[in-house]
Amino acid sequence: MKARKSDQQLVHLLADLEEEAVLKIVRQRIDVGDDLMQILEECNEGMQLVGQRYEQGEYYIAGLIMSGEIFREVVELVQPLLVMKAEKKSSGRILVGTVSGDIHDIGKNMVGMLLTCYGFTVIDLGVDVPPAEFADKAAEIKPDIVGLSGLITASFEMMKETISVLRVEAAKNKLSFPILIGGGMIDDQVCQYVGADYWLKDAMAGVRLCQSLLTEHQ
Ligand code: B12
Repeated sequence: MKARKSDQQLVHLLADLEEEAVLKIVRQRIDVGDDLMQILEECNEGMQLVGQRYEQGEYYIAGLIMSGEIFREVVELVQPLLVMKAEKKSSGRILVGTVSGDIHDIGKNMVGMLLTCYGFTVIDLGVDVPPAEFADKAAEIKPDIVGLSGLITASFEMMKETISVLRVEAAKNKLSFPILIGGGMIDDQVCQYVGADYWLKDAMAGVRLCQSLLTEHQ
């Protein structure tokens, strides 16, 4: 969902890394009872602009990390109110993590925060997660969906191995969960190579997919 035209202010303030101004506007909009999901959608759009500016050489890594920090602060303001409004019943359990050998976590954290805001229970294994750790956790918590993140080329091999170990564990324990992969360099070819069920390049698209997958299975 794209932000409404009149709401571009928040999108651009986040893209400009105006931390104080972003938080001030978010607080004001919360106070007047504005739609919390709309606020998150606009911030997500701002994050996409940050990514584009990085690719165009306008921002450096510090800008990306700063934007992740601002996004986290926005989520901190919005999330408790969403949790209060949400039904007691969780929308589903999602196991996430960045695969072994990879320490990138800004995108994974964004996905995790958004999923939590949308009522999912997120179990985040962190970064550099070995295949066996994913498999053990899946056997323990029986997730509805597993999401793997990976940003470096070497992650593809690890995703393949992780997915194969996860599938074996699922069969052993009679579990069934779709496996999603995400990250800047992921595409259809990578998805097929590693044997994932779905691939995504955007956190909000990930939330929508999780929502539709769980509706299908209910
Ligand atoms: C920030 C960054 C770092 C930071 C990471 C900080 C952190 N805490 O994450 C630091 C400086 C530590 C770092 C280290 C390295 N990095 Co780096 N890094 C980046 C950079 C600039 C941005 C990544 C990022 O955070 N983007 C912003 C987030 C929001 O985007 P995202 O991760 O893609 O996530 C979005 C989607 O992909 C999706 N998503 C992501 N995960 C998931 C999971 C699921 C389930 C779903 C649904 C969706 C989803 O949702 C997110 C939001 O929409 C990229 C370049 C780039 N343009 O991506 C290089 C990049 C990924 N890094 C790269 C490299 C090489 C490295 C290093 C090896 C450098 C080195 N020589 O030491 C090390 C790797 C160490 C390791 N073993 O992992 C290369 C990888 C190239 C390759 N082909 O392998 C890149 C592409 C840079 C480049 N062009 O060379 N890096």
